[in-house]
Amino acid sequence: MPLLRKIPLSHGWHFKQSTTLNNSCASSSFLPVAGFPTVAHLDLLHHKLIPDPDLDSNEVDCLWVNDADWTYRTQNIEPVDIQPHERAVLVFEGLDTIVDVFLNDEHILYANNMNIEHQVDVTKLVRGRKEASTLELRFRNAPSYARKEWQRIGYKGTAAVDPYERIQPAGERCFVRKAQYHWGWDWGPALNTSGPWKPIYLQVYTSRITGFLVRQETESDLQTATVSMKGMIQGAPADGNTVTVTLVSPDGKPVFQSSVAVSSSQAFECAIPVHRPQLWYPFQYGTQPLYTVRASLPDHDLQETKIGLRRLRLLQHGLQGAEGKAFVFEVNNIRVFCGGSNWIPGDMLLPRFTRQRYEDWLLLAKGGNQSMIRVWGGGIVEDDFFYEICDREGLLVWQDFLFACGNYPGGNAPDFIQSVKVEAEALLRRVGHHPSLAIWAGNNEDYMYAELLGWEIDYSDEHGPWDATNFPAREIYERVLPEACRQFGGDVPYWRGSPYAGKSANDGIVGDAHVWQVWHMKMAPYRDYKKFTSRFASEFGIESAPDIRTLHRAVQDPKERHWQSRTLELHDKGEGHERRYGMYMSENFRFRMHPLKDFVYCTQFLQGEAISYAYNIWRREFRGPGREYCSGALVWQLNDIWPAVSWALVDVDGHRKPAFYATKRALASFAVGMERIITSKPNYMLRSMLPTKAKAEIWAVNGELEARGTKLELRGFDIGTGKELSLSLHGKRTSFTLPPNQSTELLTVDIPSPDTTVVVAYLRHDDASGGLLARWVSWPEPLKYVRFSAESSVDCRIEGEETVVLRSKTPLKGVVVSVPEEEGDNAVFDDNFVDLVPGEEVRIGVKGLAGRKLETRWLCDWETEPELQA
Ligand code: BMA
Repeated sequence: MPLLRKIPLSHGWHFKQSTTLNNSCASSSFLPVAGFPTVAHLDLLHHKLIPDPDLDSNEVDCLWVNDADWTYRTQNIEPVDIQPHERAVLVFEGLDTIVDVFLNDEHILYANNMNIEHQVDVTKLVRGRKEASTLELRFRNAPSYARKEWQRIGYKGTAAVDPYERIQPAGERCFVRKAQYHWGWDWGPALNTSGPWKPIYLQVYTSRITGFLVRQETESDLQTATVSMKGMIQGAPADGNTVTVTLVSPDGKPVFQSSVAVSSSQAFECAIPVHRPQLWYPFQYGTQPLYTVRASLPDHDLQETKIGLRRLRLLQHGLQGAEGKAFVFEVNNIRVFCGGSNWIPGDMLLPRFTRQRYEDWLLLAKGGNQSMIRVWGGGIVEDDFFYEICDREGLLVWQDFLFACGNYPGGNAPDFIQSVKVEAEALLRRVGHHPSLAIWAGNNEDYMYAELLGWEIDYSDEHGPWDATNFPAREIYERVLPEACRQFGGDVPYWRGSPYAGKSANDGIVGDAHVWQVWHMKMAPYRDYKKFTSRFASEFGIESAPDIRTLHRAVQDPKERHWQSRTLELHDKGEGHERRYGMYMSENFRFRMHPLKDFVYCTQFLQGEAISYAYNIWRREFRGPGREYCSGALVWQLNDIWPAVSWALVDVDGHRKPAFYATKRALASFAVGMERIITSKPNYMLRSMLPTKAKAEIWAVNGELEARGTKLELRGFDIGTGKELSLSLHGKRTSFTLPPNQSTELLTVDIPSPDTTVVVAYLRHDDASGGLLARWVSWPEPLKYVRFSAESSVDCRIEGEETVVLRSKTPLKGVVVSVPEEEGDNAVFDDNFVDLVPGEEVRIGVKGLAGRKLETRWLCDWETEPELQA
């Protein structure tokens, strides 16, 4: 009997606009698609029927596409020989979104959920057919469908003002199961795509395995794991009514093989014990061996899943001397400080997001010492590649279910709930086995919005039903999703939302927290990040410009290439960004926003400083067992989706911003941190004068699993002259054994003339090599009062092809080195945005320099321009 056949249907596709918008520009005849899978925007771009939405204000000129309807058709499906015992199934891996599907003019499918696969048995329509078949997909635009659904179901939330003054949570988008960012977000344009966004194929089989589900459980002693699997047989009964099950070790050796009986209901299951398993670890702690699990129906079908064995727990124990509970992920009995960032979808036009681009982004995050990436609920559950790469690289993934910042229907819309159930099962089945997957969260910020906008939420009512309240989606987060996770989620924990705190949405002492008191909400100073220390900060961030090259690409008209231009502001969608820049900068440092390169430097400086401060003080709070006051910090956001001014650490063209390097240093295996503390307050009658901070606390982090002998070296310099000052340590100990996997308080140092002194701390190996483990430079605060030397300059030397050496005679803050724009694209630096002190060489690895020269910027370098000194 023949094997299962998979016939890709990726040829002969054409598209056409089936509405009259924009003068019916794409409706007169079918045009060939740009590629397959696809969405209308990609095909229109290909035929030059829309301008590139990434550039200038073209987004506005493309808006009509969102409201148009689109037909996709292929007439080239060759006849398929289907034997009497065979079935033919059309598989649509993803349709975006509201669509009627016709095969040879017969209606075979109506679909309205972008997030799931659809299968249709078409045996009768294709068997025996001698001519080519035609498959036609008629898409209707999602916005108008969503508005009708809104009318039909009825919006329940209160129409209050969004306290973030940003996206309206009452939007139509909540009524359709389609990526929510397609309605535009505060970091991306509104491109509401339509089309067959994932592959379509025909599957012909006699017998096939469906619902193949593999899960694992590893015992606490890490000596035994159990791999469990189950599935169903469809079609003719299997030979001997058995399925062959195999487990192959990471090094390719079969460690288990057996024939498993298929039940009368055509189901099979099997549990395989694995002794002394090769365990999967996050990359900081070990390797990532992957086992292969196979189920086969010889001559018919073979299903294969790669799985990593690891013990995963989310610990929430009480804490010594603090309220609330820990929120710490433990992998193989190692408590992991999850430093990382949030992932937004990689592209507005998803079919063009390639595996290579996933690789580039995720390797970049790993290269930044990030241990966890959170896939945000307003996007998609990413392509399988994403999770495969995370498995291979040892990155942990926080995955939201696909609800964000909204009031979604609940028990009041049974058909919507049904679609959510199907979706949850499908997503859990598709990616739930990945060892990188550390948690499923019910939604992004919906509980937070409920509180902020005053929707009815009584946390003590755990039973519902909640459909009579104006927050009916609790049905989804508290019933549908946890139940789906219980059935299909294996050992991956479920958490109701991000953020969620049990008895509130975002209290900081239980669960995870989105720390938007800084930047959004009350726009608190970034030094208040310390006040908002939470058990696990799953979001916090500050906006900044991308690289100047990216900005120039976004804004093509030279006249518009300045801060506050209309075009540039269209590429900065963060509400109130201009007020926030002014406020945060003027509080902290002297700034200059013109010319555009100064806007780039100053906004990036702000972001780098703020993020660096938050990361360092929060990692300090990971103080060891029972004292994990903060166990995670995920910055909003890792990536960008278009050339934008946004919260991203890295711009859409892959240019790392200063904040990327600040997080990289803060998350290194070893870190040293300093914080200046108040030693005296000004006379009580005196206003507008800050307290004196003449001492600094110093701490260090050892992120490894062994204790480490270290030595602390401190030096002080006058900022204006660069003269070294002697620091008195009063005979304090400077050798420290740092316990593993936690922070340790080292000492407090007096700072002479604190308003004009920098102190640099070097953490070194306590051995003959004295090798540098970490470094930190402590500045007077706020930086706006600091006087740098009027002659400040950076000596930047290139050694060989791959090393940059930076030196300065006086202390300098925030030194950024880059290839000048006129020399082409930037090189890739191992480190950047560093502070310099006299007598020290900072050496930075670099790739892609190719003999080009470099330029440097630093804080207030513009003050060394002669006309400004006058
Ligand atoms: C967070 C996210 C997004 C948003 C970001 C920046 O809360 O969940 O909704 O893009 O803030 O405002």
